[in-house]
Amino acid sequence: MAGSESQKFTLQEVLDSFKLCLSPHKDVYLEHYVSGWRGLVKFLNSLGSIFGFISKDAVSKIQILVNFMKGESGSEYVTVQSMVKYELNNQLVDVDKKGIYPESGCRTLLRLHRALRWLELFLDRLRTSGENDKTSVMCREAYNESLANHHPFMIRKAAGMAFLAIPGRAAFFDVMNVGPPERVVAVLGEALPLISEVYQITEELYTKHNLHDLP
Ligand code: 1PX
Repeated sequence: MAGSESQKFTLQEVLDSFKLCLSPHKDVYLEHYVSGWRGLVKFLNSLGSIFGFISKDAVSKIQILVNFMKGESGSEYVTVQSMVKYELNNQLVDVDKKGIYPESGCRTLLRLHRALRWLELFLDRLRTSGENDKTSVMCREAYNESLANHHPFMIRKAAGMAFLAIPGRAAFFDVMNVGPPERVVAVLGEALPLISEVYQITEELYTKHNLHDLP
């Protein structure tokens, strides 16, 4: 189950990445966005192989973005804003749903962006939960309000099965690795506004450019 990589997870590192995500002009740095997701994947992996199909999908999307960042047009992939501008100006996005660019940065980030909304809803439930509340229920509710609306039946089914394997609240807090429950709640309270702001800025950018339905 938990390999040496995953044992090092701490919620603090995810918080740190999202702290670094926004530029003074409120642009979203891809490098830190991606490293925030890397931290989350590490967390997911430490929960066990039943979540493998979820982390695999997240990893492949992270990898697509990293390839762009390291590629020959890397300087265009510094922020989400510059990526959107570059891909739109160069017709690298399936805006008319033709499916020519199934791996554009814009459509790939959109999938993670939708998942970020799930995270926001889930972490907020976790933060305000009581000792006897069930993580699986919090996770399912957050999923149904967000990602589920974008997933076909089979994925929803598989996700629903995986949620049943999520550890209970106390064990879940332990894996976060930031200290006692009060400290977890405090770090969540610090992380949430940052995650919300990054989500909101990306959401507005995608709305402005009409990118919410990229295939
Ligand atoms: C600090 C602790 C918080 C817990 C962190 C957990 C990190 C979860 C990472 C989830 C990343 C999910 C990315 C999903 C992107 C997606 O929607 N992909 C689908 C569409 O992609 P496509 O390229 O086909 O258009 C793709 O079909 C997805 C497949 C995998 C199933 C995704 C289920 C997502 C459930 C999210 C909840 C995770 C539960 C974690 C339990 C703690």
